[in-house]
Amino acid sequence: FDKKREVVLKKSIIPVSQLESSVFFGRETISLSQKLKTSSTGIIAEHKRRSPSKSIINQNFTVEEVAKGYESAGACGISVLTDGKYFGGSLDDLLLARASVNIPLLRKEFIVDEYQILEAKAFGADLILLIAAVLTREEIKLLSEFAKKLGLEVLLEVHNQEELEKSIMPTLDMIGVNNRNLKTFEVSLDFSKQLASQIPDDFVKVSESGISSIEAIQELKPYGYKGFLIGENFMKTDNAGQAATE
Ligand code: IGP
Repeated sequence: FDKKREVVLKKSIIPVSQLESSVFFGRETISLSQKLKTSSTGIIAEHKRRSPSKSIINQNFTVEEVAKGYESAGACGISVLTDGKYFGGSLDDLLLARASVNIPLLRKEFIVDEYQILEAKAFGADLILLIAAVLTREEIKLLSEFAKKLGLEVLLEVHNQEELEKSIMPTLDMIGVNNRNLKTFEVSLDFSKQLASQIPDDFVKVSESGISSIEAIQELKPYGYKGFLIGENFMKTDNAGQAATE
């Protein structure tokens, strides 16, 4: 953990005091979990230019165009990848998305340090992702408590029962089951189906990755899923926003 944090801190160029004085830092966040509870679609649409499993997905549109398209198509929230190395994203993408839409924004990132949560808030996010596969229970506790203090919601991502069991705590708002195994890239909706009954009802359930049809969503809803995180299927089309309406 300390190694991972060292790397993050080396890259951190903006002083904390400057992050805290950003125009968005004092902004009142919007709750994605509340929106998902009452939404009939539950779509969280993702801005993703490329990925390790698919390389280039779409580089033809600006993040503003994609974000506005998603919002007008009725998405509940937008996930913005800020990781540059594997996904070609940046914090500027988050900022530009924030300046373009009024729906909740997720900072999609491998978060290992509080500093990244301060960045998320300063660049306009409403919620953060924490990935159980790369964090211990203590780290999840520390980071989720920190996020909640800043008024950010927390989406915890799991892929199996062990990750789920070690992570359950009251500072999480949503639990997402990633249908993609991050090591093998195998994708199956069965991961969401198998874990659904073990996620306590106090958390909004989200199914992530590999969702490419309305049928897939209809298949997942009876398992209690309220949120559906969709990236590639929208981004690979010629009009990401339009795709989200269909
Ligand atoms: C979206 P897809 O298959 O619709 O493009 O998946 C999202 O779930 C995926 O990008 C993702 C991800 C992550 C990316 C899920 N968990 C963690 C980076 C890091």
